[in-house]
Amino acid sequence: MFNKILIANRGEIALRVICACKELGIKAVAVYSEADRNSLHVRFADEAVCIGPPRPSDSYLNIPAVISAAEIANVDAIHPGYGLLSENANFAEVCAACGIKFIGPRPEVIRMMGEKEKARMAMKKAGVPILPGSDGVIATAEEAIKWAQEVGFPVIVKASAGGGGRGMRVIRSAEELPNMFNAAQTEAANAFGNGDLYMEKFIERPRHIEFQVLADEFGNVVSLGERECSIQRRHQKLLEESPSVVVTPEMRKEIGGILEKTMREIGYSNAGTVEFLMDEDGKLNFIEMNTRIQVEHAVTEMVTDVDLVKSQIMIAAGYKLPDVLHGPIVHRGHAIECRINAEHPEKFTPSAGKITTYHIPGGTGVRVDTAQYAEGVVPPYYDSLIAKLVVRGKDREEAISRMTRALEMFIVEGIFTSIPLHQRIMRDPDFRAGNFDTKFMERFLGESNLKNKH
Ligand code: MV4
Repeated sequence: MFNKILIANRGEIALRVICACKELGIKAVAVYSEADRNSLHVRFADEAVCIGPPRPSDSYLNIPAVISAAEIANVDAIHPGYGLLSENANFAEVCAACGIKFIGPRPEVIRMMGEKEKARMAMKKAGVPILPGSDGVIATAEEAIKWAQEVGFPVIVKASAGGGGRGMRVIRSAEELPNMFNAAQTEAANAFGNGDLYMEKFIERPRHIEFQVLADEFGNVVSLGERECSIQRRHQKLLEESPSVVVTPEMRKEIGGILEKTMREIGYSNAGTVEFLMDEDGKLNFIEMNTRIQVEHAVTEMVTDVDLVKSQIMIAAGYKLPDVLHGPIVHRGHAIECRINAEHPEKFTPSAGKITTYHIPGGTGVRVDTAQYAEGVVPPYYDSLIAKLVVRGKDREEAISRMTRALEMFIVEGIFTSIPLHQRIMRDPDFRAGNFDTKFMERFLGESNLKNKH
């Protein structure tokens, strides 16, 4: 097992990885920017190294600074958390070149999944269901029209180097296609340094459902079921749950089996998330794969009792899956996560500043992942997630009641948070009925704006 790990991240996820290190008897090294000197990830680590000024590009994204800290501290491995350097194949290569184990899949696999069109073709070849669309990159508007007529309008053009909602265009007719296509190409080339585009049939009201997988470095793979992530606004997830009310045990088994085979074939290792869109017919279609631990991993941990971060570390240290897991994966109960963001609940503007009061809820079935504390400061330089409130209940109804009372017992003063927004979502009849898709928040906020005006 590793002796010492550096955590190339901040906030709640840095603390989450420190927890896993402590439980595994591994020393944890924190890195921090000048804005994070008084952060809990610094306090709870065994060692901490300042890596630069507040701006992420000067500190957490500065590969030479992170690697220097790792060399000074003499660590065996680096855990990148999510965001920042977590899906940077070059960083994973630099780690390897320096004799430091990157806790994640191989650089080649990270790179392939980062090229969304390549990932799509690899999944198609392996038998993972995908949406009707182009085979490979589309070079010209003329070629795009040919594909669109084959697929049928509306279509969506996506940047291969994009992902997570960046560099997409919905096209509804052949007339508007050339302009839209060329604009998307130019935009992608400017934004990502790569203008490659591909096309899919556009699903008007998809549900966003993702599958968690774990793979060791010996070809053993396991699927840990799905997370429902449709409650989002502007591609920022607000709430996730597991299981999804629309995924049947048969679908879970079928997709899980396909993914286990596919991940083995592509030589995937460590934790990964495979994103699907569910279409109007209830069919799951692959869209993208994320090669990192995700924010919402805790909902899967709550229903499976598998510690995903410990699993990541053990896999990177060379353990085999049967030794990482405690037996077959069993799903028990229902988990929901609310992302508590430091932002105005209606305007969604970031709310940095000093927290004056901070009371974290507890009790049966409640988990809070946070690096915030009373009198602590939310700096303006980073993303606005200050806590994840995760609950588990015996069923969805109990999880919703538990979340409702936990939100009421979560007190944050001094800054604005998304707590009131989540309280309103918990009361919404469509949410309670499990009747929603990725357009839910548009309807929800639109309706409540209307109500507020009258
Ligand atoms: C789509 C789609 C409809 N049809 N692809 C947005 C994020 C990126 N990961 C993929 N996205 C979408 N791709 C087809 N063929 C609709 C979206 C989409 C979306 C997807 C998941 C969660 C929220 C979303 C919000 C708007 C659009």
